[in-house]
Amino acid sequence: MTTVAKSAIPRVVPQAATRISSYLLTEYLERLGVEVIFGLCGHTVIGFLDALGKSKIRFVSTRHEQIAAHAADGYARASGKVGVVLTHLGPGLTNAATGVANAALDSIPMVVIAGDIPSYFYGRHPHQEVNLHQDADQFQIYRPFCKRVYRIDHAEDMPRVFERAFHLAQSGRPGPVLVDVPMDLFSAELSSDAFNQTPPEIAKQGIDPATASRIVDALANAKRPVIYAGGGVLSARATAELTDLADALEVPVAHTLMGKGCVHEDHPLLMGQSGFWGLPLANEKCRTADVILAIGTRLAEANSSSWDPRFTFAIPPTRLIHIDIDPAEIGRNYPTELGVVADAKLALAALAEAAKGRRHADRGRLREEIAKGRREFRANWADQWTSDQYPLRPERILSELRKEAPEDAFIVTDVGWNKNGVAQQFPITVPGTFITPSGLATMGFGPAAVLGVKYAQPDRPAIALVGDGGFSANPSVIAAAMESDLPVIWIVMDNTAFGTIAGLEEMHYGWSFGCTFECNGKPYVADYAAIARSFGADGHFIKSAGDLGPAIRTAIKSNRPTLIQVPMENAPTPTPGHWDINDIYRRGD
Ligand SMILES: Cc1ncc(C[n+]2csc(CCOP(=O)(O)OP(=O)(O)O)c2C)c(N)n1
Repeated sequence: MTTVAKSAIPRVVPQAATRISSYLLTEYLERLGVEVIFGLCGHTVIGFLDALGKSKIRFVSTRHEQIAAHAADGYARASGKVGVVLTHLGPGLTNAATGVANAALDSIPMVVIAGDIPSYFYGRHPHQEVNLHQDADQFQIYRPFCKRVYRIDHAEDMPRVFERAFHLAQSGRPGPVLVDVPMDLFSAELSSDAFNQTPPEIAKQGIDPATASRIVDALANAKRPVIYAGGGVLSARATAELTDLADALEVPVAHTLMGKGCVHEDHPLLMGQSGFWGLPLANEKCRTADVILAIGTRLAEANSSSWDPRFTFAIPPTRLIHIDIDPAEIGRNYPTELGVVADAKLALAALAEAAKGRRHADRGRLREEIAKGRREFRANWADQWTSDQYPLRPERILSELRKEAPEDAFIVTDVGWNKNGVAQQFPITVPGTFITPSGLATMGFGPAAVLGVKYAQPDRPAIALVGDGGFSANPSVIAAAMESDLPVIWIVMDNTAFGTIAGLEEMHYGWSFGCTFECNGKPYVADYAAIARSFGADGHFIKSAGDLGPAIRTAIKSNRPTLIQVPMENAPTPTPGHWDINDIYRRGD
């Protein structure tokens, strides 16, 4: 009998079981807490869809990829989680680009998963490849607006790249990340434990005690301080801390468009929005402040009256302290005395704590001035708020909506009167309930983003307040709402025009060429309510001002996708601030 030494026996290495990558990926996404993906199919992504359909993650299928991206954006804003988008290659990826860029400019965490051509055909121009400058080049299209674009060239890189994508989308200043996946990699075999790394937990950056006390001193000793809050305060869920700080030092608060809702509407220190569509009071107090603490804001053009010192900010002589998560924002538009790179919540909590019980300069009749300034501005549209005029005044639409919508309902706007009017005139009392496209100001955002908002918060009404131009850009949002059972409400403010631009052209050039909806020289009024009904949703056409309140009430109660079409006068939103473009236009005749 021959004996064989143990060491000589060839070791049988157990083969790690392998599985199809798409299944491992959907299981990984489940582990990361992804509950929904918004997207549209194509031959490059059905391998992934097969796995997705068998997972716990829901798929909200849209008829246009821009809708999917805006819906994922709305979902991210209302849930605080990452919005996930799925697109086909080429035209699917380019269709989604507007929605992804919109999310990028509003700092919304998003991961876009795009299919691509088979990796072994790079450069040979397989069906729908974008390769005019480089093989398999479509992912580069997203470079200017994504935090990072990945094209996965080897299946083994999938786990690492997806971990990086979710990490980057959420950390620091949030934003979109693209993961471009050649379609063969969705069918690759990977070891069952390949997706073994989840994104690290990140401790957010706070503010040191010495800096906190320096800022509190500056605000406390200032004669006319202002706190200027941006969307970063809301995305950091830091509104309570902001109010604590304002209360402790009795500092009035102005805000940006995205900052609306940062302080309760009835708070005596709240002044309102600054800038072109702002409030005179907010502009005046910002312009004459001796110290401004700006937090979570880009100090961007519209809210800064094109940075013209005669209107909103005069920095210097005003001293600016600026807190932001992104160092690139600090010192960009104004000379800054002190910049602090920090998370808004941690920073405001530290400041509020340091300010507790701190003596501050006498603020005189500040509260009365604020109450008077707000009252006087409101008086400009008090009559319109109750006007029975038909077509309706836009202000009447706002007043009916505010009466009927519960305070915690989401109001999702598009661009146009809806955005500017709500930001200026509509009371928001629950933080985070005003959702609007700011950085890219994308027409088409509101009707689609509301879908994701409703998905994230199914028990609260989600109401899109949009123009007829913005709504008719993509009425297939109704199909998505029906198919995915998302009972949202669209209130279409119908002025038969791209009204805001029509008004601007009228003001400068005396006509609205190219901006109104016409057919054979007559106003072209589409029946959007009928379109909604044809998709199987409810649709109401408002025939008098008194009809609107009951229609909104019915829509909220019915819990069905509902479109309410409201004929409206094309009246401009008041513009107490300044926008430089108005100095550019010149007539040539
Ligand atoms: C995708 C896109 N295209 C064009 C614009 C320029 N724009 C800004 S407001 C506006 C008009 C919007 O019209 P509507 O939705 O009817 O609202 P209204 O201005 O009438 O209130 C347009 C075209 C834009 N912001 N986004």
